[in-house]
Order: sequence, then structure tokens, then C-alpha cells
Amino acid sequence: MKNLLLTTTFAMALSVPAFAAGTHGDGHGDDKAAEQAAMMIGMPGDQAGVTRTIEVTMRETDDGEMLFEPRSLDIAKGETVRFDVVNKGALEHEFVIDTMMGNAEHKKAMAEMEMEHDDPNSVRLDTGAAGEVIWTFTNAGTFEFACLIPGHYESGMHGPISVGEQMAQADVEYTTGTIKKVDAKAGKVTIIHGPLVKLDMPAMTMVFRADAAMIDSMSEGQEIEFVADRVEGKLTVTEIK
Ligand SMILES: [Cu+2]
Repeated sequence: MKNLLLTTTFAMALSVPAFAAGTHGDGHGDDKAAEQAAMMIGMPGDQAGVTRTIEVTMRETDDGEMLFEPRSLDIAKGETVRFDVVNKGALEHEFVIDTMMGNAEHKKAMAEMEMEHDDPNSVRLDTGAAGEVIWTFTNAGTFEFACLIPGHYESGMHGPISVGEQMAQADVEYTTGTIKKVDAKAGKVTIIHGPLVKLDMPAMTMVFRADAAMIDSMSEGQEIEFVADRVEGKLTVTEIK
């Protein structure tokens, strides 16, 4: 915990100059409003200060829906989050975090003319591509992640970001475990683990889902610290270190 606090403080110290220099004249919308919005959701983070990594998938469904997984984000005030974003869809998509008002303004501007974001609060990805956004959430409140490519927001590509006042202990609590078996083909991993406080489960051996990148980094017999959650009703390893 002490370590985490130190890291966060260090990251904040590092991020301040970058933020101060981060005024961007992107030539659309009201720059002043955009800047205020950026300050409301927080500021660009630094890799060294990352306290949590969240995997975000963008894709379309067979019935024409476009979506992000997860569909909502819960973050504690002060956290520096690295969003590992993957476009598993057939179309180009983007991941933008802002206030709902900021997103609405950008969406309107994008509907009026062809443009691409390249701000630190967004990443735009071709089909099959992966990218990241590192962000420090300095303010509590409700914000939004969205894809502002015309028509995509309306097709479902948006979700709420709740930034809580308190450090969400249960959300960042890692459980220790030993990997018993890795089934890369099925995307499953068997872990002999300690108590999973958030899921209200005692220590035992269980099978979890994990994404391909995570599975790749796992080997049988490996000692890990991990976070598990229910994703679409299935127990899934969401973070590992
Ligand atoms: Cu999209």
C-alpha cells in the first residue's frame, strides 16, 4: 500500500509538467470548453504511475450493435489507469474518455467534418489493432467513454465511467495464486488461489477465463497476483501481476 501511494505521488509529480504543456489547438469546437472538460476528467497519466490496467474490447455484433467491453467502468479518484484497447471488430473504432458534454460536442463536430482525434484521452484503432490510453482520474464524478465516429455512439458505443471519492479497496485488491493448468485453446486457466474478497469466495482451485494476451503470459506452476471478476456471467481474470 505504501508502495502504491509512493508510486502515485511520483506519477503525479511527473505528470504535472506534461499537463501544463498539454494545451492543444485541435482546430475544432470550443477549445476552451474542451480544455475545461479535460481537466474535469483528469489528466494524462504516466506508465510509471499506473495503478491498474483495464482491458477494453471494441467490436460489432451480428445484429448491428457496436459495443465496448466492459460496458461500464468503476474507478477510484486518484487512480492512474492504463486502458489496453483492442479493436476486435471489422470497422475502425476509437476509445475516447471525457465528460458527457465534451463527448457530445466532439461527436457533433465529427458529424460535420472528417476528423481524427489524437489527444491523450483517446486512441483510434483500425480493425485488429491495439493501443493504449494512460489516464489519471483526479476528480470524482460521472464521465463517459465513447466512440465518436459518426453513427457508432448511436449504435451502442458508449458507457459510463464512475470515479468514486474513495479508493475502492476491493477493486484493486490482488489475490495470490498458483497456476495449475493453462488451456490456451479454450482461453481458460486453472488457479489455486487465496480468498477472492470481491467475489465473496473462499480459497480454492477454480477455472477462470482470461484473454489471449494474458494466457500467453501464463505458465503452469507460476506464482501470480491477480484480480478476478464476473464478465458476462463468467469468472474472468481481469488483471495480473
Ligand atoms: Cu466505433
